[in-house]
Amino acid sequence: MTEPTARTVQITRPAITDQHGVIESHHLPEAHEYAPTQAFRAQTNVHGEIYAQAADFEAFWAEQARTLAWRRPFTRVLDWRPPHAEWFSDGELNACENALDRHVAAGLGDRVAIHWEGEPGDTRAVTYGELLDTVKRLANVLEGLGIRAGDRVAIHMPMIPETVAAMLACARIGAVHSVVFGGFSAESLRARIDDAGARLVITADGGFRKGRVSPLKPTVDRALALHPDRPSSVEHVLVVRRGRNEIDWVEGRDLWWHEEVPFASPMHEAPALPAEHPLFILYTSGTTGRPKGVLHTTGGYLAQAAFTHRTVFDLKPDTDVYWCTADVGWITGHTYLAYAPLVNAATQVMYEGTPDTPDWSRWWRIVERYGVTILYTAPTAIRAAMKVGRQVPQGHDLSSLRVLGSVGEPINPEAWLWYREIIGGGRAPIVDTWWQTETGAIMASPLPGVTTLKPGSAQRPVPGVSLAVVDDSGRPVPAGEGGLLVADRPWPSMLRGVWDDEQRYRDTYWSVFGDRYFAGDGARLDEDGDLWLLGRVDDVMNVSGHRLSTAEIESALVAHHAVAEAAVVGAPDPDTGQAVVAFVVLKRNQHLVELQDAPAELRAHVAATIGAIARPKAVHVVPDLPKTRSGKIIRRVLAALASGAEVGDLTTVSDPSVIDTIRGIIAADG
Ligand code: 6R9
Repeated sequence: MTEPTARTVQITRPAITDQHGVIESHHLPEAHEYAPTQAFRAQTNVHGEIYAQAADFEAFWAEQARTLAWRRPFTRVLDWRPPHAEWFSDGELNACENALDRHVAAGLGDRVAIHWEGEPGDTRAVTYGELLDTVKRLANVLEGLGIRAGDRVAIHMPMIPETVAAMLACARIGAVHSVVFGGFSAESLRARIDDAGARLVITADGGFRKGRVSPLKPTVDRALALHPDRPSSVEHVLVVRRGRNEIDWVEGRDLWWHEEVPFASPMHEAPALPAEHPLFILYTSGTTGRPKGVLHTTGGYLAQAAFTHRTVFDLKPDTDVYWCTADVGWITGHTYLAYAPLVNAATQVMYEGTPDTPDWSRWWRIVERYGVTILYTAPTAIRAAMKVGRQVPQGHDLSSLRVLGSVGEPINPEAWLWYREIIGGGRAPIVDTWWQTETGAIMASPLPGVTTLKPGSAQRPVPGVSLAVVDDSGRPVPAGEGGLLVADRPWPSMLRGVWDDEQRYRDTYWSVFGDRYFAGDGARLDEDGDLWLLGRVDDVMNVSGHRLSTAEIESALVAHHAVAEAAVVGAPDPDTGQAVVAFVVLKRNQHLVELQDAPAELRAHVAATIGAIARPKAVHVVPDLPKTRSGKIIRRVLAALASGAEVGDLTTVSDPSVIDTIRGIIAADG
């Protein structure tokens, strides 16, 4: 990694105006610190002592892990041979049994596990008993298809209860699921299927998004038909009927869920699996073009997921109604929708569609209808709601909300204050949770009944976790100074590797600081020791809380026949945190794309190649890119130009005149 701290990172502080042009933040009180109220403190799950109790972190995590149901209790806690950790490794358990069977056995079969709402307005209340019944039948279907422990299953689904059932059925039989976000293209899906060698794909005909059916099975069909010279590893495709859109059918390969699952036996014994048995692979963008398959295993992952969910959200499973708005295609949807709430026997809300369908009051109607008490969402969603204006949420009774969570990117203080005042009624504590696909579960967050909140800070490592902010050579930096965030000892839900790529695991996370985990984020600690995240220090962008790789988008652009060279940077954006901005040099003498059409064509090309989330906000066609004398593109300069900032030191740029040219083009493009 070169120049880890050279990239300027800043917390975006957008001035957001509502529909009437009123600057939302001007109606808000000044940011100050917020101590927990007496009332909250009186009922909270954990107190300040928990930090001291976690001083012996191995004993602490062992105690947390014992809240799970073990078939064979562990005697070993941590086996740390950097960079490989094993937790509770001689224990045996079953993730699905922990999420479902044990609650039903304890008499909670009639408790609602999922209050589901489809985008068109259809609803279902799925109890723990019903979910277990479906999962057992599905487990039998999977086994009938020859899926065994250790086999990989790709899941490409909308936000419906069957998706959670599919993940849990895989976990039950020890198959490793790889959920691929429904918005990804056929090519992205195929790359993930190939990398994992998936034998089965579970999908739906389509799901509802923005008032229309968004097709999924057609993407699976296209993915499997790509590269006819190189057939995929997939033997079967299991299809849930949801969108009722027209789809093609491959006899012998494709199966309808509704023709298989209800007719399978409802009897299924969950096998005991080793604590380190692989649970899932989740692909995430890295600094190179190829996404990496982050691998998580069972015991440690569940222990930290369940613990953080109970303490960070102060969960009361008997009375709370919890809602995590993340899609199951991302890590937040894995840990805090599919696993932790179920392991903790919580009742949760799951919503299929977008927040603006049929209008922007959708989320607030859901909060009101189900009496949501804990809401976990992303700053980008809060900023979108803020832009629409406070009158929309204020038209609803949100008084049930008692804890608000934020995840995915730094939350700017204006959005924090708006979230607290307008959504939380000035009462509900906000927990700003920092973590990653790789960390598996929350690593830093306030505890709502303990911590005095500072808007914009993720504050403290959760009990049992240790983080530090260091300079390039690994020395702790003084309070107030920016540095690199590291985890200086292992934690239970840490990634166990990059699927099929040990070298990449070592290079990405451990080559910088040896036995300390390098997170790829910049951060600083303030005088009180509270943590402030400053954004990525590598070539990973964060758009609406989703990680995108500059290299992956660049390779999609240069794969277009008209493009000679491309450079992609993240520019600050008031709505999405960062926005993708691309600079392209077109091939000479190419007539296939008219110059004025090139930006639209290339934006659509990226969306088709990777997925709509990667579509650049702007594509600037430029005659040349700023480069070093040795020919390396200097993205730092482009990032500064895209954000209207000072370009800084230009001594390494071989032809500084291109800077003014590009600046002129950006201005002309508007
Ligand atoms: C859970 C998740 C991880 C990256 C991470 C960081 C950013 C996440 C944050 C945050 C500031 C927070 N990030 N939470 N930055 N404050 N509370 O988002 O995982 O998709 O892997 O993204 O997101 O940059 O490195 P993932």
